Amino acid sequence: MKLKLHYLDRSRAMRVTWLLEHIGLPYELIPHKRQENMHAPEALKDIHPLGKAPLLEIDGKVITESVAMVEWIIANHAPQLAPATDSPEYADYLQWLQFSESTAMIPLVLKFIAAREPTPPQNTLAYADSEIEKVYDYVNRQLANKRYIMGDKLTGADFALAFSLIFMKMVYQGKFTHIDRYLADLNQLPSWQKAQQIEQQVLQGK
Ligand SMILES: N[C@@H](CCC(=O)N[C@@H](CS)C(=O)NCC(=O)O)C(=O)O
Repeated sequence: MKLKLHYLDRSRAMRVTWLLEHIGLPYELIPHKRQENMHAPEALKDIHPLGKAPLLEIDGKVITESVAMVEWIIANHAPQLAPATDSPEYADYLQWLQFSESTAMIPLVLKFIAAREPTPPQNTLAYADSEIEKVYDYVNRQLANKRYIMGDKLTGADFALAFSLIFMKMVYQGKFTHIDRYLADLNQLPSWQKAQQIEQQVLQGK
């Protein structure tokens, strides 16, 4: 089986490199650089009409959605990173996977876009900030007594959630001590460090 990952700098593609590096599954990385307006390069549209990243080619079949990629990789190559479907934790696990790309991302994208306007719309920014505070205060509390988001064990939910937390820290100044501790712990993992190295290489066009 051949995997090709289309990677864009400063993107959710980091979820997928981190996971692939963590489980040591071979893949080909195709780097793409954002344009000045932060859009993905037009070349990505030749691979998929949405022209967004990440894109994962699985034996030539192209899929979108970073969290779907995390789920597919875990289901097929790393089942130890997901709770059993008949366990009590499974519903929580699914909830965190979905949360990471929906509730957690919506206010961040809103703020990111609004803040880039020549005259930033203050109502929108205030709404985004209050949503971010609510959502990430919730995550922060959830992490208070847990090493990883599901407990002692790293799971697919962490691979989905961590990017959202990194993005949150880029656009919001709030104080979330448990999130900081969680990210500091992830930073100790060789696979996380490798994913950050890949990010820097793509960013610097190496
Ligand atoms: N829900 C999708 C979102 C994909 C997405 O919006 N990707 C962004 C980067 S994180 C992108 O390609 N932006 C550039 C563009 O839309 O031109 C996923 O999780 O993969």
